[in-house]
Amino acid sequence: MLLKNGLRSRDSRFFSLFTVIRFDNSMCMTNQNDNGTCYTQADCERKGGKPRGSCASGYGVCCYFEYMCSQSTSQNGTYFKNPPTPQPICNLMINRMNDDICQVKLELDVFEIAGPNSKGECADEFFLVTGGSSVPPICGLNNKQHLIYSVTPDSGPSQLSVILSVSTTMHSNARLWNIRIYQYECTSPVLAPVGCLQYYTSASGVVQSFNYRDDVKSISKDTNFVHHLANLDYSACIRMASGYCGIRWSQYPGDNVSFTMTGDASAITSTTTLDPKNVEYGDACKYDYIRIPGGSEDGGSPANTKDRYCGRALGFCRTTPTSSTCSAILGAVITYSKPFQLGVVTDADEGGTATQSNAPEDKSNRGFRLVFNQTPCMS
Ligand SMILES: [Ca+2]
Ligand SMILES: [Ca+2]
Repeated sequence: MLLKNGLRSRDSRFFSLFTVIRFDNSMCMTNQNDNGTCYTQADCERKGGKPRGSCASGYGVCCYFEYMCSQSTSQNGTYFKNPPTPQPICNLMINRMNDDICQVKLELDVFEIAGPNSKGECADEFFLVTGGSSVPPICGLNNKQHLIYSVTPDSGPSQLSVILSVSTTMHSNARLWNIRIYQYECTSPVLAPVGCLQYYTSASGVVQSFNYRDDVKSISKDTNFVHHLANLDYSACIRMASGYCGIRWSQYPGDNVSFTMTGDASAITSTTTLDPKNVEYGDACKYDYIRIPGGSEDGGSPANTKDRYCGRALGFCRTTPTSSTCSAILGAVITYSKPFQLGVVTDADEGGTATQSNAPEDKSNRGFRLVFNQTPCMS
């Protein structure tokens, strides 16, 4: 064990009763498998944490920090948890743990509040992040999602707020959240690039829209549901893995509702056969769409490249040597354009009568649940 003051534990036989042991206040795992920070028992209790297990070879305790409403924290790895009884407003103030914090990541381990209204707006209940770079208000079911925002050394604290409406009925009355809060120093190697609301660091994974629900069929009152949120314009970024050059985006296997951004999707179920007529891309996507810059069938044919994708099935444009007209083909979209990112844009509503200010009507749009696979440089 390396102690911060340079002494090594093999010297411990020389320690007197009055020797001060110093160790880094680094992250640790509590005995209940939560994140904590390694402190002395006295420091942990003084800072308002709960000792849960040991760290630093037994010199410290793994200190667990959990806060509910109307509190503030400056501890890395703090949990923000719903109170046992829902309150109309629940805030947590986040103070930077030092002056060199540039980014905050919120891991939504659990997140379930009421969903959006018929326009896709988070109107009745929503989660707000203020005091950092822009984060859209979100609502609905967002378990396992995450959010990233930037802070500057001269900005004040940031704040998380959950606004609840006691009059809103949900299929369950639970308003649940458990959010892990991480603070990152400006020199951290794991910082997300600026402008990324989400950041994925694996070679393959799943990205889904906020309030993407697996349990649609179990909610009988939800026949004309709106699931994807309105007024979004953000990027989910993917770190390019070593040895990989491209990225392939495909619909989630076994879920054929997994790309329903625009149009009437009310007749589509998870097992409906996908129809290439429901594939839309390029200039046809004006209201709600994802952005895959440089996307095409193989990522290599500039004439067929489309940046925007919408409709009710994911696919690409294929032209033939004799015709430059696009045929819409169902399937994965590949790009070699860097950095890897999935843009998400939605307008202010889900339509109605098509007018200048209203998009054509969308129905039962779930949003997206897409799998990404980075492709090796040799392929
Ligand atoms: Ca839509
Ligand atoms: Ca819309």
